[in-house]
Amino acid sequence: MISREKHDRMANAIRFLSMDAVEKANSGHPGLPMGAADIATVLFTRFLSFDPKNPAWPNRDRFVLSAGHGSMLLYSLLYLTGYEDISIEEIKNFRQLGARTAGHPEYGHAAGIETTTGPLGQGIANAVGMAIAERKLRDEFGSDLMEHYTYVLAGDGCLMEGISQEAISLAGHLKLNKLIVFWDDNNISIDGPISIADSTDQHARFRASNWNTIAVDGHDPDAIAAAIEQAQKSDKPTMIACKTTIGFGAPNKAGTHKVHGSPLGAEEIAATRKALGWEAEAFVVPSDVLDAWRLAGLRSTKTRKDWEQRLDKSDAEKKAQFVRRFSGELEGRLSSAIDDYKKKLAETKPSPATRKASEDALEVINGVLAETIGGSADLTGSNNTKTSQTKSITPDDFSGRYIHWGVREHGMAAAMNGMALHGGVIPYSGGFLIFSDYCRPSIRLAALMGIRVIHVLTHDSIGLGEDGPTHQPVEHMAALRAIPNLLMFRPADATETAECWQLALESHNRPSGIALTRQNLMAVRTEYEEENLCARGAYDLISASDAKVTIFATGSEIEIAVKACQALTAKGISTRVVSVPCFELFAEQSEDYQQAIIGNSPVKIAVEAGIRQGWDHFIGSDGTFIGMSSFGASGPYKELYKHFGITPEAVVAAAEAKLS
Ligand SMILES: Cc1ncc(C[n+]2csc(CCOP(=O)(O)OP(=O)(O)O)c2C)c(N)n1
Repeated sequence: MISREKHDRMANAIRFLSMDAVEKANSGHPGLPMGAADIATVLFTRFLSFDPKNPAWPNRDRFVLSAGHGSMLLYSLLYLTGYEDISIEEIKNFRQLGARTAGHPEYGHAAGIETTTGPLGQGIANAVGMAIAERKLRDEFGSDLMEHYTYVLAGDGCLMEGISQEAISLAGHLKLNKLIVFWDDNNISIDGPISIADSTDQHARFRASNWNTIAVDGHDPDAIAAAIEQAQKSDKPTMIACKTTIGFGAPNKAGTHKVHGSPLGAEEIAATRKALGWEAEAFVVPSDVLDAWRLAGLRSTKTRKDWEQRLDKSDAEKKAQFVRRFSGELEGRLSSAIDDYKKKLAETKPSPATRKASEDALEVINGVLAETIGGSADLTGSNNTKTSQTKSITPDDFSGRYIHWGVREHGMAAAMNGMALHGGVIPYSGGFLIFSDYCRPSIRLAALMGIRVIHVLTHDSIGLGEDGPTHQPVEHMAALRAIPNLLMFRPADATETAECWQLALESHNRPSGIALTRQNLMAVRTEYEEENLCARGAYDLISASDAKVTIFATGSEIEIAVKACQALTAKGISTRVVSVPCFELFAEQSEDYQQAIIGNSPVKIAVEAGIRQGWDHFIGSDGTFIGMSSFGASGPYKELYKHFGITPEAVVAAAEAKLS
């Protein structure tokens, strides 16, 4: 048992490390770490099951600092509890280039950082995904191997962001009772008191979403502990509203927005040292306090060792599956299953919409991989993401592998990030490409973190027809291609769809989006090729020696390119077609390969039912682009293609005009 005096000194260690690091960096946010230090101290010294020496232990509790600007809280905790990655030097280097202690916590910079936070609201939604993964794996592997809590510290900002409502309502619906959120209820954000912008009754809000809520004094360790104990017994997720003072301990600035995001200044720091009775110099933690923290870091060693023994004693097959799934490796037989499927496609040459081709590919994939968890944001029948293996998950039954995310694209994408970060599962979504805008911040974070989530994005152009311009993506492929480290695929037929799925799954360290059509497309890969041709990002679909015209296209416009190529060839004009299922993979090929694919035809034409941006890399600024330069329109899709001039005839005419 930690005495109140010891608790206070341990919490003050967080406060001083935080204010001193912010002061040295001359930038950062001292207010939150100072205000939330008591909550964190109670959690990390009495409840959190974690092992700084084995930070990736799969059954550890997860702690998400959703209010990422308070990063010094997390870095202090990681240093104090003994994570090797965060030394005192790292604390001194807070916010410096190359330091693990970046301005906001970045996943991968240091062990113990469970997710990248900073964009407010993302962390709480990631945590919902972590809790989903935990619940799912508990069902699958049993509580011997998987049973842990997911804790979140969220601020007013997180709760004001719309994404938090998606996350909260989903968690309440799914009864994720091992999810415990601390709300740092300090009534302050950047502009001043919360009352200038918000009057939400947060308790009523959470309760309306099927949560349990508790209110405590966030500076009373025993009250915080009692609340956590109560939350752990809940059959619903719990929000613990912790009344805190931002910048606690700073005599003149505490409780004001002045302490939110600026260094306190030497004078105020000196006054705080006096007020809190802290004599140690900057970056020095008195040995009795550091010892107590290091002891807290050892608290769960036995729990972790016991867990390892249970894993060792598990049935060999179960253990192998568990270990493989947490390693992220795929089943070895996946590639042969996809290969067999490609052989079948070459024989049958089907011409489905690629959304249907994706379902068929998933039927193969989900039959081999038990870790894929599908879903859709209320568009299951349109996204074709449900297969025979993926029964729906319900609040009381997690034996399924399919999540009805509801109309919550943003929450879905952020929760999927949390699932991937948790490990043991591979999440894939379903949504309309147009609404990638609704989940773009989470897709961007997946790319920044380098995690494997896969977004199935259907209805990928004016080809969706009658729903009209509100639903027809125009700039979306270009906008998504602009995100670094995201693979955007736009396959042209069933074979390319299978290949793109394989590539997405094999991309362990980055997210993918697969843009798919609503309309049927003819088979263009009619011969079996063992090699995954999409892996190079762009390849010769129809080659021609000494081509006068090269047509580059993706997805549904490949069919147009092929027909134009046939017409031009019939006229004696040597023409090639290059399929470009993935810009990003193409950009990673050797210079020689890229040069060879781009080639030197006098006429280069790109066809894509989207905007031109990005295509000049292939066709040059003097190339011809046939696509969209305005919003779409409502109407039958074949008429739309004619209306917007995206036809084989238009391609032929453009080529002839250039050649004449
Ligand atoms: C999506 C998003 N919008 C804006 C910001 C900029 N920002 C950082 S902290 C903050 C205020 C947050 O207030 P609160 O959660 O109460 O934190 P506290 O003031 O208690 O530290 C804002 C607007 C952000 N990080 N993320």
